[in-house]
Amino acid sequence: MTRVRMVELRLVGLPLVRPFRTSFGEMTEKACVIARVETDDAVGWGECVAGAEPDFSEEWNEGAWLVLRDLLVPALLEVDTVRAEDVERVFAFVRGHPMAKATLVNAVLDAELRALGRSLAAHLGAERERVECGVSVGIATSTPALLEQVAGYLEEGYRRIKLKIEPGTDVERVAAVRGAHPDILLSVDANAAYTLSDAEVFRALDAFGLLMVEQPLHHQDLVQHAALQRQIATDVCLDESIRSAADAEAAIGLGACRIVNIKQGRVGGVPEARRVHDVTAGLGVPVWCGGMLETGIGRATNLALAAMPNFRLPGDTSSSRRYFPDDLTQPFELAPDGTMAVPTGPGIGAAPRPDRLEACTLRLERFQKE
Ligand code: NPG
Repeated sequence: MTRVRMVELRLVGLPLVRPFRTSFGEMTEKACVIARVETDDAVGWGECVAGAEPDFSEEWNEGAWLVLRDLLVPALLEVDTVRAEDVERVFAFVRGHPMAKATLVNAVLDAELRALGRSLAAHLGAERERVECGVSVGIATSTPALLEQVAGYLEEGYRRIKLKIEPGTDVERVAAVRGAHPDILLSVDANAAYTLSDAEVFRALDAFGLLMVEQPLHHQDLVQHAALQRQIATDVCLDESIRSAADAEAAIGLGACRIVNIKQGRVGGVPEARRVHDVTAGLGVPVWCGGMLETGIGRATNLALAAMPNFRLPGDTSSSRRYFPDDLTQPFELAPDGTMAVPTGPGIGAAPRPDRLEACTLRLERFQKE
């Protein structure tokens, strides 16, 4: 039990190494909300995975800021004492907004674990000291540009390449990459850009031995995903559609996917991510750790999760420098063998460098316990 004395919210902005394009738009800068929670015993950090626009989901930075400022932070400061495992209940009066909630759920858990001197990985029963890393390649301006990027990432050691696709920029690009690299682990991610009437595209992709096709259809189309899965050989993986362990159970039960992408922020934080892990493990369905272009705070959190036993495929846990010339924390580095070390320090085992955090801060607000 501890008391949350103070919460600090920051909107931060970091330049990206190169623009990142998906089927829903292009990012040239990373902007997100970072929370610092001070309890009687320790300080904890949380990163909100929402972006500048409500495109990946309904949540976005300005909306998350308001939900945090007006609802979640006051609720957290109002309870007398709290344990990390209680925070989801404290926030249950707010429907939805998993990314905003995850920011504080994770920050309080981080503070609690730091006070105990225990790493998040140990808390989660992680079994690995290093995790296998893949990389997500945005929609390139041309096929040669894509081939060059893919070759560069393979050279760095990434063990799985995921290509972003959208209607019109799909089969031919995948064919080119597969032609150049017959044996690599290769997958595609559509970010919900297709409909069931595009099933032919996915039947064509069956020829390329893909590890999975990720989120081909609209996030609410579980039944349609099941219909698509019946028509193709490649495993469907769901990302945007899975907001909870209950969603994962429903999707698997319906036959809508055979693989699940876990992003702790999308499901409301580390505790629910653990439940998704457990329910999928029980059903024999493998998971892997997705990424939301997190700074080192979110990246550290993801690495601990990715070390759990049912994370059986390489994650989007790329190195800091794949996205940022200068991360908020010490940079996370990919080893030449395509793995990354799971942090071992207390809590998430990483914290922002104070000068870098100040330099990246666009807005700051502090909230004290009365
Ligand atoms: O490596 O952190 C990463 C990003 C991996 O492709 C990635 N994320 O849909 O999974 C996704 C995608 C994304 C991009 C999500 C932009 C949200 C915004």
